[in-house]
Amino acid sequence: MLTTATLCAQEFHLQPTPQEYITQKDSVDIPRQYQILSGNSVQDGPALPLLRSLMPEEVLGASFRVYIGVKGDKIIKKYQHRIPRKSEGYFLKIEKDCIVIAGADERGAYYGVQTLAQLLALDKLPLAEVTDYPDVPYRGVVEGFYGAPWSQEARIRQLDFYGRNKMNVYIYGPKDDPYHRTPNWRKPYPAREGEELKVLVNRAKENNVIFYWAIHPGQDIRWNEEDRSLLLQKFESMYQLGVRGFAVFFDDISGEGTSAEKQVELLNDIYHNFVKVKGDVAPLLMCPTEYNRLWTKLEGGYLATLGGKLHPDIGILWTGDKVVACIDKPTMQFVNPLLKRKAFIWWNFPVSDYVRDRLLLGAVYGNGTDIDDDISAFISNPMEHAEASKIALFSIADYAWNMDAYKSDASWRRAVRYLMPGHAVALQVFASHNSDLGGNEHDFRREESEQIRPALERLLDAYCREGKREVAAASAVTEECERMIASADLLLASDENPALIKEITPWLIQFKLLGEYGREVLCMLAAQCDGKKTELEKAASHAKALQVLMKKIDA
Ligand code: LOG
Repeated sequence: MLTTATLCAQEFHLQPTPQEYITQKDSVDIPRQYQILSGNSVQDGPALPLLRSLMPEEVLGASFRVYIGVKGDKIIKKYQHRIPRKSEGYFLKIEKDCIVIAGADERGAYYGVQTLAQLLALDKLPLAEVTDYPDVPYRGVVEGFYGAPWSQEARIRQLDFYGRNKMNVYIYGPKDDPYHRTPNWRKPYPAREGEELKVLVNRAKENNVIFYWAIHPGQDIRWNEEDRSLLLQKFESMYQLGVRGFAVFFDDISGEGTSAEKQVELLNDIYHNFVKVKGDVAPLLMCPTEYNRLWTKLEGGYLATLGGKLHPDIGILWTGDKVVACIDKPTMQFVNPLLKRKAFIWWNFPVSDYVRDRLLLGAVYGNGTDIDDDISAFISNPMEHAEASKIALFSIADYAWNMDAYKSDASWRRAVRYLMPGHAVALQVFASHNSDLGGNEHDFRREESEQIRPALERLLDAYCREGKREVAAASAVTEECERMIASADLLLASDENPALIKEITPWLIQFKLLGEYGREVLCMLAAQCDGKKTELEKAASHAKALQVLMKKIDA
């Protein structure tokens, strides 16, 4: 017989969607006391501390045991053959009297613990086996937008979110940090900023995220010994702060800096004289000047130079067929042969720096689910609104972990619930009406307000063609307006996720006004069709007032 708890366990959706998750009907009470037996390979990383934080009452000799280790560790020897042969993979088993977490490597073990953390949210632990690994080696975020960089607090929350969602990369590269770019890329950070970055680097480590620091020197770099050594000194100062991942960005520049030959020389030099010398640094990355197909001048040979001469261990970023575009098989078939490596995808979504009055809270869809073998990474450039970006980031984490299983709509709904479990319905209504970009220079559009589109079309059609009010459509639209108003109120009044509500408050206020405006317009329509003149005038003046208010918010 199924108990409530096991029912929950079977309906429970792990995030990101695991490759294989098998539960039995049976479950076990969450052990109050337990003993941890850990292998050598997990003594230093963040897996053990995370495990200990989840289950605080560790008692030597307790009968319930938690085994944790990495392939090769004696403690999990019995389960060696169950560990997937994939980097960052893990095998997790929950039995009546023990839990086993066996990683392919340290990060794999950590992800096993993250999965356990999700299961511990259930009333009882299901007897389960999870065999899991990521499809894409590097998954994460590049803070690479124009506009106000994220705050320290927002970044800390992001890094925790990446850990929980099994993302392993954060690239620091906000365009409006003067020490990242011209004019101050040559100078070390002032002490206070340096300290803050150090805090972030440590937070990233706790979450098993590689903290990359990117430099953007191309607008005024001189290809001489002085600038070369200033750049290396800057990297050295970042290394001293704890940074162990480095990138050089050459996007959105003109002039001298755009030379492929010179960029290659610099990057290869950094590779040999910095990355290799340090020995404990993640793969070097570069963002080319021609970073998308539309901007590629094949005759100029820029990408061919990079492909042919850049050391093969250096990753090359790529945004796709355009600055903003979804990534599919043809995207990769074009670029990989040129780069002579698997491109490191920089996906320009949900970034909104070119449509700043919009919130991009819609579903993540449009990327090929057959490209896992063609890309070395899938990282997202988000909005300057850090919390609101998490709707998309949640699904991007899901997609990059397990493409085959990715279901965009379901993932989107889970993302919304994840951010505000107590207000999921209201946030879903808001998100479904705040997803398109409107007309924009990159011609990138997203579905929006789909649930109300048929009724709206019928309503407009009947009115424009015959001057009539289609009753069923009108009431469907009115209901949606009521839903918008109520959702806005519920979210504005909520203290469930203050950081998110703070970011989206102007849009919530606008959303409520829009709902009220829609409702009033429908009153006008009814009054007009029924020949009620005073009511029509009353509704019209209110609608006009709402329009004025909306203009003010817009500004
Ligand atoms: C910039 C990026 C910006 C994005 C969207 C890259 C590689 N560079 O057109 O900083 O956030 O587009 O506006 C870019 O995408 N340039």
